[in-house]
Order: sequence, then structure tokens, then C-alpha cells
Amino acid sequence: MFKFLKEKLKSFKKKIEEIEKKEEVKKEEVERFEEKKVKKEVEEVKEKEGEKRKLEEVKVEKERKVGFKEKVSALILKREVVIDEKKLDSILPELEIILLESDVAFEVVEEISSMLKDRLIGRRKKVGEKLADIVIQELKLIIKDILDRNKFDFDEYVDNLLKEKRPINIIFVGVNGTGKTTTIAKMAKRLMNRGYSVVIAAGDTFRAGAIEQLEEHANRLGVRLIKHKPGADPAAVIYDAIVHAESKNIDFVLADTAGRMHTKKNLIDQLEKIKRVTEPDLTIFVDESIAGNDAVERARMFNEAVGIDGTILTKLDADPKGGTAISISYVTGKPILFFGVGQEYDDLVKFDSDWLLERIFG
Ligand SMILES: Nc1nc2c(ncn2[C@@H]2O[C@H](COP(=O)(O)OP(=O)(O)OP(=O)(O)O)[C@@H](O)[C@H]2O)c(=O)[nH]1
Ligand SMILES: [Mg+2]
Repeated sequence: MFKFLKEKLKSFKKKIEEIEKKEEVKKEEVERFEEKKVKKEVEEVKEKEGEKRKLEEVKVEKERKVGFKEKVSALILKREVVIDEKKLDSILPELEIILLESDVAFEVVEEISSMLKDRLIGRRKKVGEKLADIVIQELKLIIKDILDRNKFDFDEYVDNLLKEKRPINIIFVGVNGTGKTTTIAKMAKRLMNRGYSVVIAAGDTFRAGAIEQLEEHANRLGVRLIKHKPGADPAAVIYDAIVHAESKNIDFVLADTAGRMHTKKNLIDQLEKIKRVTEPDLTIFVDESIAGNDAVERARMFNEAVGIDGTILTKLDADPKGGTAISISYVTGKPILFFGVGQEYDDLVKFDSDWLLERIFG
């Protein structure tokens, strides 16, 4: 997971370290020179003082010591470097390229860059503190901040909602092949593990084989599937599933939808109708993290066209980059709810920014 991004960040860190090392060698030369100068001055003072009267000697000695001490602490202070804009300008472009290459959306790269400047310019770097460590640590905090802006606790939300109504109707939308159907099966298993009852609605009536695929999952999981014939109205299928759930006191309806129709407009019209007729409690957008900026753009489009409440990002296990996960919530203004991390039913991870950061930064 995220091998590409991890390696890029590592070499970025190394590069900053090298720049810093070179600067330090130069600085140390200057400092050695200055230290020698100070010592020489002190020696000279000592010599002169020695010639002075004995009575004054003790007093002068004391003053001399103070003078030396002050000079030494001034030297230490000089080693506390202030990070300035020039210094950041020498490293930020490289970081921006790494982030763009890792599929972080342009507007998110800009945000990260400007936040890094805000937080780092004018900051004092103490003796022994490495600029590379400061930059990486701050980058991590900024990404966490971006990830947590639209925080939403799925479990807490549904637990509370179930106190008011039943069933909770969740529809899954997104383009074909991204993992909608698999994710519905994973969600069904997760909800049942938490003690809830679930019914699945076969709302993808467009793609040949979609109903059978969902049926197979339903049979394996022991979940009831509500289906009509291929080509039927998906809004009617989902409506039937809700009526069934109401009559059996079932907690959740999880509804599949088509990922592709004859035209994009057909698809959006169909989703709009599903929303109008079935009034979902949550519309979850599903896309694959390996799609990079395409996934982010689709999320934006689906949010504008039909409205989404959050995203489930699949196939993180196969994504070397990670930029989609960093960007999608910022761009849509909607939370990431879960990550898909494999093809097994249990490969679903509830969103947690620290979990993601751990996988990017180690
Ligand atoms: N590695 C990996 N594969 C996944 C993940 N989620 C789904 N897949 C695989 O992606 C492929 C497509 O998944 P589907 O669930 O059929 O996708 P869909 O969005 O329903 O596709 P359509 O029905 O064609 O619109 C399948 O082979 C899944 O096993 C994941 O988190 N990791
Ligand atoms: Mg499907």
C-alpha cells in the first residue's frame, strides 16, 4: 500500500537532510573561525589584565568571565536558525511535485503548500533539530487536518438514527467496476457482525449479470435479496426492499445501483429518480483509490449531480500512491466512511485518519 508515495517521501527527506548538511558544514566553518576570534580576544584581554594592578585583578577576572560566557551563549543562539521563506522555496516545489505525482489533487497540493508556509516560516530550528524531520512532521499534521475536516462517525450515526426509524436506507452509487457490489456485501457482513439485520436490493438492473453477482453474495452471507427482472425500474426494486424491511422489522436496506447506462445523463436521471422515490438516509459514493484524480473528479460530479453523503474508497491495497485518499474528502466536502482493502468480506476498514497516516508515513 502506498509504496510509491512512501519512497518518494523518503528520498525527499534525504534531500532536505543533504541540503542541510552542506549548509551546516559552511556554518560550522564560520563558527569555528568566530570561536577562534573570541578565544584570541579573551587571551589578549587576559594578557592586558595581567599587567594591571593585583588589587583590581579579582574584579576584572570576574568581568572577563561574564564577557566570555555572553559571547559563547550568543554563539549558541546564532545556531538556532529561523526557517525563512527562501529556505522553504528551495524545498517546497519538490514536495509539490511528489504530491502531484502521487495523485493528490491540485487544489489539495496548494492547500498543503500554503499551510506548510504558514506554519513553518519564522519558526526557530533548535540545535540538533533537523529541518527534514520538522517538514515531514508538519506535513503529517496538515494531512491529518485535511482528512479530519469532514469527520463523520458512521456507527454513531446509524445507531442514533435507528432510535428514530427503521429501516435505514443506504444507496451505493458510482461508476462501473469500482467495487460497489463487493462493498455492499462487505457492509452487510459488517452490519450483521454488529448485530443488525440487513436486506439487499438489486438496483443494478442495467448490467447483464449484476443481479446474479449480488445474489451470489447474498446467498453466501445468508442475506435476503430483493430483486426484479433485468431492465426493471431500480427505484421500484429498492422501494420493494424498503417495504419488505418494514414488514420484517429489518434494520438496513443496502441498495446496489448501476454504474453505467447508455449515457451519463441516463445514469444521473435514474439515480435522481431512485433518490426521489426511495428517500435514502445515506447516499454513499464508491470509487477506487487506484483511479487517482479520475476518482476525485467523479466524486465531485456525483456530488453535484445527485448529492452524496460520503465516500467509500476501495482497492487501497492495490494503490501505490494514496493521493485519492488524501484528496477526495477535501474536494467533495464529504467524509470518507470506509476503505476497501482487499477482496474478502472482512477487508473493510472504518475511516480513521491515523490509520491512513500510519500507512503513508510508517
Ligand atoms: N483489491 C481489491 N479489489 C476489490 C476491492 N473492492 C472490490 N474489488 C474488486 O473489484 C472488482 C469489481 O468489483 P464490483 O464490486 O463488481 O464493482 P462494481 O462497482 O459493482 O462494478 P459494476 O457492477 O460493473 O458497476 C471485483 O473483482 C472486486 O473483487 C478492494 O478493496 N480491493
Ligand atoms: Mg456491481
